Amino acid sequence: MEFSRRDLLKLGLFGSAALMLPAERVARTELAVINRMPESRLPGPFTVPFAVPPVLQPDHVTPTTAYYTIEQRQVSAEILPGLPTTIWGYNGMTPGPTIVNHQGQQAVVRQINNLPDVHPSLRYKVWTSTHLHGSASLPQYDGYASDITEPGQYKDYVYPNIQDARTLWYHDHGVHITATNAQMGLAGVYILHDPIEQALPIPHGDYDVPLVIKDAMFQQNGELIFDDNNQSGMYGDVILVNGKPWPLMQVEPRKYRFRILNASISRSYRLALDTDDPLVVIGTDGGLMPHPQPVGDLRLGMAERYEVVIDFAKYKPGQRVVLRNLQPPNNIDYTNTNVVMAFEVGAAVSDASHNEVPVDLNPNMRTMGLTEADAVRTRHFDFGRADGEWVINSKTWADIVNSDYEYVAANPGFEDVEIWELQNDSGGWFHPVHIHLVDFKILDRNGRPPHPYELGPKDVAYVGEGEIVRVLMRFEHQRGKYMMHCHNLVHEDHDMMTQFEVGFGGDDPMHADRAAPLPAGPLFTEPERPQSGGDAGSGSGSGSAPQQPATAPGGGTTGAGGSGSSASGSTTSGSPGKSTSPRKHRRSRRKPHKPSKAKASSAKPSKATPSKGKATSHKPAKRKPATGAKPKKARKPLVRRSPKRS
Ligand SMILES: [Cu+2]
Repeated sequence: MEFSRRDLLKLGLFGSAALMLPAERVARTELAVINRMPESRLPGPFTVPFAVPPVLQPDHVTPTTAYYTIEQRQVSAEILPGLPTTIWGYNGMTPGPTIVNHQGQQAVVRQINNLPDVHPSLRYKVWTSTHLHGSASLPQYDGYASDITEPGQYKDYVYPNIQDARTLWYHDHGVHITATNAQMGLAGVYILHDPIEQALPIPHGDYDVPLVIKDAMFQQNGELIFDDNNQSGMYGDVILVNGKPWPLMQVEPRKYRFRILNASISRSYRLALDTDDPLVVIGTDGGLMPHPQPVGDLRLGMAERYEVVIDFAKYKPGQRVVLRNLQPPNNIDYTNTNVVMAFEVGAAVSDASHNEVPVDLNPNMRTMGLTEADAVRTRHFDFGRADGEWVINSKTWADIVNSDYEYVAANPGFEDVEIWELQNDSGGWFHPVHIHLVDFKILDRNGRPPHPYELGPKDVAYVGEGEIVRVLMRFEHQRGKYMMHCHNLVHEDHDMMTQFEVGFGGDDPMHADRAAPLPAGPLFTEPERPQSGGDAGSGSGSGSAPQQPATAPGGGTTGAGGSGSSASGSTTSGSPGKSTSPRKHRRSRRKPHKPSKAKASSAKPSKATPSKGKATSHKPAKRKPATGAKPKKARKPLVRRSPKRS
């Protein structure tokens, strides 16, 4: 059954995700599940080689800004050996390429939506919104769910990179279709370095490796299955690490630092080594912990990041070490979801440097130094279920949309410190709760201290079955409206998401910088060369002390040096023509790295040269893309299914 745009308008569904009637979607899902690939035909664990996503090279680098372009597109990928799978990838890859930046140098990432107009099997109308998870971005660059980019449009996101070194990730946040958009592949790692982290003797370079963990389920023809189990969660029978099923990684007998990200839609993990040796946790969502925490196992909710050091020096050459999943409750488990990947230990170490874990890691106690006495108020949030929807304090995102984005669940003052109590009444569900913009300190869980691995700055709290988790945070860096939601993306879509506003007068995420139609204008502008070269060049080139971008590879990939050399070329050659300034990234009141020096050398400030393609983006869009008009339909009661096993 197909619908035209006109049909949708007649049905009042235009702008909503419901391009298919619910019954048709259920029927298609059931058919896909019937055609599920039998587990006997899946690759065996540890038979596929490990791989690391490539590092994205910037299009252009100035002392203040690195510019990148990413195209969201649909491609056929080989995830299961020998079978094609239709995916949506950033630059056609899942995970997307890793973006590496340095504190103090902002990034501008152009996201081009070249996806099809409708999802290939679910037939919903496609839009995206890109969130950089872990970044204190301005509201209009935070991937506000309803600030959407449709196929044929693009948007330039500005990331301030003012925070401590950390593991961030960029992923889709398109309103009401985040789960399926992300399951199609729209997620990637973003690494921020800073001088303190770089100076530590912890593993760097080839020994600093991202592990993006995600589950998936496939049909016999290789295509993905999207079964949300009556809006409870999407669970796969295949565990992917960096897009590879249960991979086997060759390691040297020394320490490695793994940046572990749970990019799953609904599955949580409890990670442990089959040797019973400890995982030494050195970092959490918001960066390095004050001190390392060796733990026997580590629970990892969706969107949580932990940096973990594993020392392979104690193992014999040829020994295989398995990263297990002890399978937390309230996931749907399958035959091989109890393992994640394996490491095969080699005989020789090619680089023995940076092979330590010091007792002191992060001297910045801005988040972890907060105490309850700093808080000016406490707020309470209930994460529950009402009238067939997942709700926060009885509200849904549709309520936000219906208020024309005015309703806010909380309005902390700028730089206020508050305690938020996050409560999950249910014994049958867990909700990893993500609060945008801030880093927080977990105070306690049902009155007990947080787990040792949670003793670092966080932006996701695993609110487990029947738990109250208290978190403490300062609402700093930006003013404006930001989301809080469950990171079970199926819960988020249906409709466990709300917003809060920091201070007053912040930028409006819905109107400050909307997506614009393709073709895109220039990503950056090259100022005109002065008539006589020389003096202007010294103004821009010298003394800028650029922090080299992307020269430190984010984990064992090659080719990360190119941008560094081009950056140094542009800043040390003394050529005034190479100095650039960012186009139109206006209203960034807390952008500390405006390229004023670079501008000083240029003949014309870049403001005077707006890009043509983007000229319309300054106007508020008339359409109302976020689906407040979601059809109210009777929903089935939420029934837990027993695990399906083949
Ligand atoms: Cu949830």
